[in-house]
Amino acid sequence: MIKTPLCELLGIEYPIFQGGMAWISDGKLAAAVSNGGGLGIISAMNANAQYVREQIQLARSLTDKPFGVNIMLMSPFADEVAQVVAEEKVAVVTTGAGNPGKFMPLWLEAGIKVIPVVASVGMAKLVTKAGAAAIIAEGGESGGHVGELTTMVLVPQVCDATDLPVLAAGGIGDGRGIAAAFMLGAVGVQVGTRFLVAHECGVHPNYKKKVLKANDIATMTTGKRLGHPVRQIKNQFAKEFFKAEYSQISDEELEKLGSGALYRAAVEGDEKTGDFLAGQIAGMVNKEQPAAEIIQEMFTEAEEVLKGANKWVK
Ligand code: TUI
Repeated sequence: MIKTPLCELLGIEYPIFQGGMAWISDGKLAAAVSNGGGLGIISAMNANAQYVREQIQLARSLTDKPFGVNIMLMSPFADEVAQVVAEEKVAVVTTGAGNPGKFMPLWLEAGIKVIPVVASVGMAKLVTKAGAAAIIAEGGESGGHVGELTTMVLVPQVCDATDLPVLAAGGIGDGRGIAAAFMLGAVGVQVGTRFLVAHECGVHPNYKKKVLKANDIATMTTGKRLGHPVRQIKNQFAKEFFKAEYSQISDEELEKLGSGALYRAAVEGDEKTGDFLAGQIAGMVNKEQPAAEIIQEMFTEAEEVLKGANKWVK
């Protein structure tokens, strides 16, 4: 059995979070992951307060285990959603794509455990001072909005910079990834891409098909010019966006080109004009399974790998 301080901190069985994925991680998926012993997370993405409240209530109707809400700090609705999670007193808030500092007093006052996603040591130090309960260090192997550093170099440097529990994210899709994350100093992992194909994940079937078909070099990043690089599966949309980025068009036109593309992928399954965010481990996601089975399989494998590691020590 694998137990870490993260399990005690949050009252969860396995030290694994399901990453918040825009238009994908809803109350149903979050509840399935929490019922499977991990921490399910609802993505607040660019949605308004009402949507987030409904998803929190849906999750509560499906599980009595703790779950979290991920707040994307670049969202135009971040302020109102920040209020809703405080009112609803969700167990955990994770944040992404920015500095959560201005919301921290509100959430801490509500008794919420705040666990920011960081992509740098500087942000890890800031959120440690601001009262975070733990930190998710996310490397650029992950899907969606990514930082510059890989998981391999980010995680140990974040671990050295904080006394808080650290979760590793980005590039973790099986038990070997969990074991490696622990060796880097993490006491938990966050996984997104593998949960895309969970039975309880309601993303469009075309999205699942694309992840299941992906190989090691199936993803690419775009959006550097706009200051927010995004990793996604290569398709017509990604290639056209990439080309446009290096053309003369204005930043406003480029932003417009990207708008609605996540929705077209996740909800409509539009294989040409949709933006299919996924991490580099898509290449090793080969089967659909219930969320609970994904968690159990990953930790059974991690245990075997960790027990076997001693063979290298003479
Ligand atoms: O946030 C994510 N992943 C996301 S957000 C998203 S929605 C979106 N759509 C279009 C463009 C941009 C986003 C899809 N995927 N992951 C967590 C994450 N946070 N990765 C990197 C960061 C991060 C980056 C900078 C965290 C803090 C940060 O601080 C910068 C600063 O100094 O303010």
